[in-house]
Amino acid sequence: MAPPGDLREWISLLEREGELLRVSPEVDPHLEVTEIVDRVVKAGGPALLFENPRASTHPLLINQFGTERRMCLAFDAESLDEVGRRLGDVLEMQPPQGLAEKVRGLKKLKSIADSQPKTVRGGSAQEVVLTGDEVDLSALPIQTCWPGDAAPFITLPAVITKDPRTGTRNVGMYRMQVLDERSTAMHWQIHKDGRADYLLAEGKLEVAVALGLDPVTAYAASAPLPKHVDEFMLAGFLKGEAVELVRGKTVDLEVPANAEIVLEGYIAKDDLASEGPFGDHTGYYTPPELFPVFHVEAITMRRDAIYPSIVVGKPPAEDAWLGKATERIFLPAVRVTLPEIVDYDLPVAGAFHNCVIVSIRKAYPGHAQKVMHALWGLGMLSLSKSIVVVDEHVNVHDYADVFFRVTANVDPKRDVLITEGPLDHLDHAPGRQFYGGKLGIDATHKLPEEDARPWPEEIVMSDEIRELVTRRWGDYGL
Ligand SMILES: Cc1cc2nc3c(=O)[nH]c(=O)nc-3n(C[C@H](O)[C@H](O)[C@H](O)COP(=O)(O)O)c2cc1C
Ligand SMILES: [Mn+2]
Repeated sequence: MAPPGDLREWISLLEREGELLRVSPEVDPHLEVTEIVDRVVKAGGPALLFENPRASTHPLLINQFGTERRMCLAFDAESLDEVGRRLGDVLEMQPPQGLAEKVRGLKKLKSIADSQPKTVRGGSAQEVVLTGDEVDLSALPIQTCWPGDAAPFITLPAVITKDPRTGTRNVGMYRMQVLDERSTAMHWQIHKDGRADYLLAEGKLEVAVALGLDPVTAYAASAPLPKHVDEFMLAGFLKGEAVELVRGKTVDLEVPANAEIVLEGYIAKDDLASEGPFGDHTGYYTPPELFPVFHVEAITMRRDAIYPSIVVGKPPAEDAWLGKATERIFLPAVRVTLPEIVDYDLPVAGAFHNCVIVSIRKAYPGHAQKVMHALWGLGMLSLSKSIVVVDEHVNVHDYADVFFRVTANVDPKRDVLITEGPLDHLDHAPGRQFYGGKLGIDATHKLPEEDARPWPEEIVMSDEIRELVTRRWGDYGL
C-alpha cells in the first residue's frame, strides 16, 4: 500500500475504513457547515462529504484530517512518528558499513531522487477549463465559517508561486477571502515564503491555487520548510512517489495533475485589499488588514470536482492534527540541530505558536537556556511565545506531569527567562504586531553552578518491589 494517489482514492479509502459519511440533505456553506463540523470534530467523528451544498453543484469535503487515525491513513503509516523516522533516516545518513547497509543506503538515495516532482502531459485537473467571463468563484461551495467573518474564505488551498530570482517553487496554505467572482485576498503572513516571492516580484507575480489534492500533498502545503525547499518534493518523498504536475493553462507554473480544482491568475505589486475579519485558529477574529489581491483568470477542474474545506477556530479544531503531523514529522529535523532534544510537544490549546514543551538530556549549566535560544532561532519555531524545558524522563505529552515539574522545579526568580523577539502574525496579545515578549521556563533539575542547593532525589519505587507487586497482583484480590 501507498498513500492515496488523489482525492478520490482518499475518499474511497476513508469510506472503506468507516471514516467518512456522506451528507445528502442540502446544507448551507454559510455557517451551517461549520456548526455541524465543529460538533463532529469535537466528538472525534468522521470526515464529511456534503453532497448538496446550497447554491453549488460541487460536493464539499471536510474533516478529512480530523483525527490521528485519519492522519495515519493519509500517510499510510502506523504512527506519525513513523513518518518522522522516514525523514530522519535520510537526514541522518552516514557512510554505510557493509553490503546490507550499502543496499539500504542506495534505497534511501533512490527515495530522495524519486521525490523530485515530475511534469506530465495532462491530468484530470484540466478536464474542464474556464476562462474570462466563465470564471466564477461563487459556483464553488466556499464557506463563510463564523458569524463575524467578512466573506466566504477558501481555507484549504495549496498556493503555488515561484521565487522571481531563482525560479524555486513554493507551495503554502494561506486562506483566501473571496472579494468578488474573480478575485480573492491572499493572506500571506509576514514570515511566510509566499509573501517573500511576492515582495521580490516586480510588477506581477503569477499564482496558481490547487484545491482537492491527495492528503499528503495537501499536508505538505502547510509544512514549515526552508524557503528554497519545494513542498512538492517533501510530498513526493513522504508519498514514496513523485508528485505529478501539469503546466498551467494560462500561467507559467506547474500544478498537481490530480487536483480537483485549480485557480490560475496573478497578484500585482501594491494591489491590496482589506482582508478580514476572519475567525482564526487563535480562537479569535483577526481584525481587517491589507493583503494582496489575487486575480483569477482561469479555473480548471475535474469533471464533478469536489471542493475541500477546513474550519479553524477555537482549538481543538480540524487543523490540530495537521499541526501534530508537523510536530512529529519535523522532530528528527529539529534534532539535527539540537541532538539533546528527547521530545517536544506543541499543545493544541496553545495554537502551536504559543507554547512549546521540550525535554532534553541536560548535560551542563545553562543547557535549558541554550535550547530555548536555539528554538527561538529555528524556522517557524522562532515564533514560539513560550518554551518550557523539562528533563529527559518527563513525558512532554503528559501536561499534568509537565505542570508538576513547572511548579515543583522552578524558582521564578532564577528559572524564568523573559526576552523578546518575533511573534506570530496573528498574535493579538503583544502591544505591537509581530514583535513582543517571550517566556522561557527552565523546569529541569538545577546544578550547583546554576545557583541551586543540592537537588533532592525524586521519589521512585525500587524495581525489585515493583516486579514483586506485579507478580503478586492476582493474590491481593484487588
Ligand atoms: C488550515 C490552515 C490554514 C492556514 N492559513 C494560513 C494563512 O492564512 N496565512 C499564512 O500565512 N499561513 C497560514 N497557515 C500556515 C501556513 O500554511 C504554514 O506556515 C506554511 O508553512 C506556509 O508555507 P511557506 O512556509 O511556504 O510560506 C495555515 C495553515 C493551515 C493548516
Ligand atoms: Mn515554503
